[in-house]
Amino acid sequence: MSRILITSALPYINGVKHLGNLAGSMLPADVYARAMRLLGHDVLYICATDEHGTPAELAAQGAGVEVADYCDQMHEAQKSAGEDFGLSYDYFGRSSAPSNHALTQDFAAKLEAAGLIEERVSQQIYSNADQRYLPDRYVEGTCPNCDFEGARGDQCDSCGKLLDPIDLIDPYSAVSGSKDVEVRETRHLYLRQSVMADDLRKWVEGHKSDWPPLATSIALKWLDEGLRDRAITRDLKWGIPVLRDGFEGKVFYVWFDAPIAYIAATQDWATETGGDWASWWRTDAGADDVQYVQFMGKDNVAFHTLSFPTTIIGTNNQGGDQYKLVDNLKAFNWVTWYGGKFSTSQNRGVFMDQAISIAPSDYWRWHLMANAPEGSDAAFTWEEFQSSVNSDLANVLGNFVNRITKYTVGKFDGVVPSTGEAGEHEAWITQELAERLPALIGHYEAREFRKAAEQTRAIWAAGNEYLTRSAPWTHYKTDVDQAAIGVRTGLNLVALFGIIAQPLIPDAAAKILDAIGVPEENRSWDFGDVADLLDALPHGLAVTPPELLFTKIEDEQVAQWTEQFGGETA
Ligand code: B3M
Ligand code: ZN
Repeated sequence: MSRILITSALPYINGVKHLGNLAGSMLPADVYARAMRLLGHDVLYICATDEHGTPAELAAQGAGVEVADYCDQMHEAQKSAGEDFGLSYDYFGRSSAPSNHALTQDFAAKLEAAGLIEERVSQQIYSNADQRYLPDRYVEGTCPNCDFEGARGDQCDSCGKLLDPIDLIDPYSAVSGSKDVEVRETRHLYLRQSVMADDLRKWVEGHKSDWPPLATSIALKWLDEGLRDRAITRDLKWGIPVLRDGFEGKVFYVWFDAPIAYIAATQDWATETGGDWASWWRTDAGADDVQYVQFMGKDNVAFHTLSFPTTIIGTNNQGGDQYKLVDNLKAFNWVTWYGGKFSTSQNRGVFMDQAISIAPSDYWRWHLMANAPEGSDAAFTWEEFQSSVNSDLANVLGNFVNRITKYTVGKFDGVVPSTGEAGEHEAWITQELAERLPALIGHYEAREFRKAAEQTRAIWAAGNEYLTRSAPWTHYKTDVDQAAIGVRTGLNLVALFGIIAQPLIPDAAAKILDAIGVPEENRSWDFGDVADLLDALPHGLAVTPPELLFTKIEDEQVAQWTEQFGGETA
């Protein structure tokens, strides 16, 4: 048994997330957490809302409410969207919590003592019309890299390049639209990432064999380009105050405090549950044996492989509390909407709260993980969603379960039959499972979600093949014992299919396992001898066909959703 600490990138507070955000961080983290729990590991899965920064202020302003109130509301909305999707966080915290204020200020003090923070005069855009500085997204203009006209001060949405607001051509205020802006000097704290570049490179290169290439290549690209020191404070009111003379009215940059919130949220979990947060995070307090795994989209990789590790390593070098660095970092490409971007304003794409009103969470979970954007971007289409649900879930899994449980009720008094001996067909499926179950576990341990879904489906398909071969219905009249062994094996396969389905489709899996009377304590992934698995249900145990497991998606629904949420147009 290992201890596994899991975090997924903290969803930003400015709205319920779309399916692409879900598929690239929270959902795979949840699936992984569930699989590891089933394997008997001690798992702690932490997430939180990321609540600071200019997008929060701008969204609150757009909604006409105070930013603190806005964050309260949106935290609740995101929390309940997560619950609707079955995201099994051990704790879902907030980066604006008092714990994160204290911890962020503590890290800053230690980095300062380590000589890794430097006060510099920098140039910022000041808006005369708004009478304020315009950090990050408060300023927009033309991207100096690709000429896109709607680039934001912190990043160009068109070419993806990270920007400094003063790089923008023809800048204007995102608050008022005013072009009456000028460059002024203001003081900020800089994190001296550049002096850590060699340490970081060594650390990243040491993970070339166990992180996905996507993660190491992004980190190394930044290092090759020469790591720049980054300002970690902003001229804003909303955020974590900087405790320093002359810094009144300034706060820490959102990307400085957000990853620290992984730790602070764990502290809040500990306060709430009586747990020991330090034993998960501090190697000087028992976290040596913890395996820490992060999940994130590719745009978050640089912050998790360079700036946050600078915070950690720099603090650790001071010799006090020793915090863990990430051990495994799983990065994802994008889920696209028919090859293009999700967009609220253009009504393109589905957001978590809408998705759940369209179809049960299992349908989305299955489709998004079977098509996880692992090797490259993955385009969502309604047609493929329909086919995942209809063919994988309804045909391959759902039909199997219905057919065999109904047959049991019809011909074997609704109980697991006790007669009949295993023969060649049972030997065949035993052999299949002996190969496939370890492979499935291996895919989960390697965090290969497409392969895990593919193997799950292959196991279900092998069950169908078994029924075709053993064909209890054709033996029933002539050799009831021969039919009985087919039914008994089939029922045990139903139980096994439910057991292996739990990480991906937890609701349907629970329905199946309840129907077949598998007690909670027998649902873990302690597979043992495969032959025993096929005769695990007590003979005579009553089974009930589950209520309808999956409803097929009709072409008319696809047409209607395409109309409502967009489809082929990009
Ligand atoms: N909030 C993800 C984003 O909104 C960002 C992740 C923070 S993880 C510490 O782009
Ligand atoms: Zn650009």
